[in-house]
This record gives sequence, structure tokens and C-alpha cells, in this order.
Amino acid sequence: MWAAYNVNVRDYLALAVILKRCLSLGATMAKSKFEYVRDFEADDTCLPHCWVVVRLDGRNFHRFADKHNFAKPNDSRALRLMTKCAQTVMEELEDIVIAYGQSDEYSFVFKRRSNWFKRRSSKFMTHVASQFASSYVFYWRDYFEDQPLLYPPGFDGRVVLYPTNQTLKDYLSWRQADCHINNLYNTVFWVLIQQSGLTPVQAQERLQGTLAADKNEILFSEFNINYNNEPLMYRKGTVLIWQKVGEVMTKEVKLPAEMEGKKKAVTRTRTTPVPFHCDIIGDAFWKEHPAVLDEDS
Ligand code: DGT
Ligand code: MG
Ligand code: MG
Repeated sequence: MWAAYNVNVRDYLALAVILKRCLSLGATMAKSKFEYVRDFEADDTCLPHCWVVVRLDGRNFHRFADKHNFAKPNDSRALRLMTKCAQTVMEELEDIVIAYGQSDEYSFVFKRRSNWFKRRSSKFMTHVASQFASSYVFYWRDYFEDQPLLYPPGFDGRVVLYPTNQTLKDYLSWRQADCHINNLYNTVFWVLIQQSGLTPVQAQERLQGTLAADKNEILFSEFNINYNNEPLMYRKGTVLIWQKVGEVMTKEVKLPAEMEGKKKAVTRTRTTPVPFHCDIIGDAFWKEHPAVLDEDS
């Protein structure tokens, strides 16, 4: 009986060794057999030393704005929500030095020397887009209290590399010029409809071939609107840069026994993405905030 028992144990151990070898061989085979599919993944590393810009744009926001009763041509709730999402993206992700937004789009600029996710373009783009979209839904109610979100919005994304500070500044200038051109057009277009009772087709015909000066003149002479007095957020869009801000908070602090449980106001500074609605086409902004383009900042 002892002999039989010993044989059984030996057999069992041998079996276990064989089984283990088979399993590890199987695993090795599976790895070597299928591993090659990795080679199908494209290398999407962003060129070193370039500014990496991710631009998001709302998918079919013409419809989204209509369905959610956005004010025309500008809905300040919608624009502020976009900025809240952009601030969240800057806080949650790494290496974003500046962001610029207008209408249903936002551009995010990553540091030239960023090595976040080894500079993989798809990582930059998908993290920005998903963080932004989830924030849009998450914070919706804070901005649209009486307007339920009727369906989930989406955002497309693209990555563009800019090799010099000048090309980056020209990119941002291009987006701000686009904001100005569209906003001037939309302001006159909607005033013609809302105040003069023109149909959209009539308003479009009225504006066909007009220059900026003509549009300013229509606004001023027919509607007594000085375009320069329209809100800066609508005319300039929103720039987000990191700034130190003082924050007053109440905190439980260690105090003498008789004052136990009392709270004390303390001030601390933190760095946070702060919105500006200013010109970024001229030099003044860049002179005032040299750290933005400083490679070592
Ligand atoms: P896409 O980007 O090709 O999927 O299509 P859309 O419809 O998003 O077109 P896009 O991005 O060229 O234009 C933005 C649209 O979003 C435009 O039709 C107006 C709308 N939109 C953006 N902000 C506001 C706003 O504050 N108020 C209103 N009423 N509409 C806005
Ligand atoms: Mg869009
Ligand atoms: Mg757009």
C-alpha cells in the first residue's frame, strides 16, 4: 500500500510538471503566434520640440444648439460650460500650457517638451476628447438648470504640430480671427431677423458681399448697436492660462483647549487655469504673459 501510494505521488508530481510545461509552452506559443499583430499599430509619436495642439469641435452642434434652446447667436451658459470643461481638461491632464475656445470648439496646447504618454498623438487626442465630453455631461446642470440634456453630445478631435512660437501664435490668431468674423456676421444676421423681422434667407441676402465695416455700419445706424460694446467673451473667445490665485478657505486648526472646534480662515495660493477674454493676435498678451511660451516653464 505504501508502495502504491509512493507511485501515485510520483505520478501526480510528474503529471503536474508535464501540465505546467504544456501550459507555459501554450502561453509561449500564443504569445509568439499572435504577438505580430502589434506591428500593425502605427507609430504616431509627435515630432519632438513641436507644440502639440489638440482641437476639439462639437459634433453637429447646429442641431444640438437648436434642440437645447441655445440663445442666438451666443448662449453664455453654453460658452461658460465649454470653458468649465476646458479647465477640467487642463487640471486633469498634464502639460497643457494654454487653451483657446470659441463657439463649439476648444484648442489645447501641450508644452513643446512634453513627454506625456511618450508624445503619442492618439493618447493626447483621445484623453482630451473623452475628458472634455464627460465633463460636458457632468457639469451640464450647473449651467443649464432648467434645460434637461436631451442626448449625449460628442466632440471630434485633431492633432496639429507647430514647430515655432510664431506658427503657434499664428494658429491661435487664426482661431481668434475666425471667432471675430463669425461673431460679427452672426450678430448682424440675428439682429436683422429678431429686430427687423427678416427671414433667414433675406438676412443672408442682405449680408451677401458686405465687408466688416458695412456690418458695423448696419448695426450702428439701423439698430444703434456699437459692436465694440458687445461682450468680450463673444467677440474674443476665451483664453485659459495658468495663474496663481489666492483662495480663502475655512479650516479646523489646532487652537488652545478653550477654543477647540473653532474654524479659522486661512489663505493659500494655488495655480489654476484662469479665463481671459482678450486679444491674443497682437503682441501685448504675449509680452504680459511671457511664461506661456517659455520652454522651461
Ligand atoms: P460639425 O462640427 O461639422 O459636426 O457641425 P456643427 O453643426 O457643429 O458646425 P460648426 O462646428 O461649424 O459650427 C458650430 C455650430 O454650433 C453653429 O451652427 C452654431 C452652434 N453654436 C455654437 N455656439 C452657439 C451658441 O452659443 N448659440 C447658438 N445658438 N448656437 C451655437
Ligand atoms: Mg461643430
Ligand atoms: Mg465649430
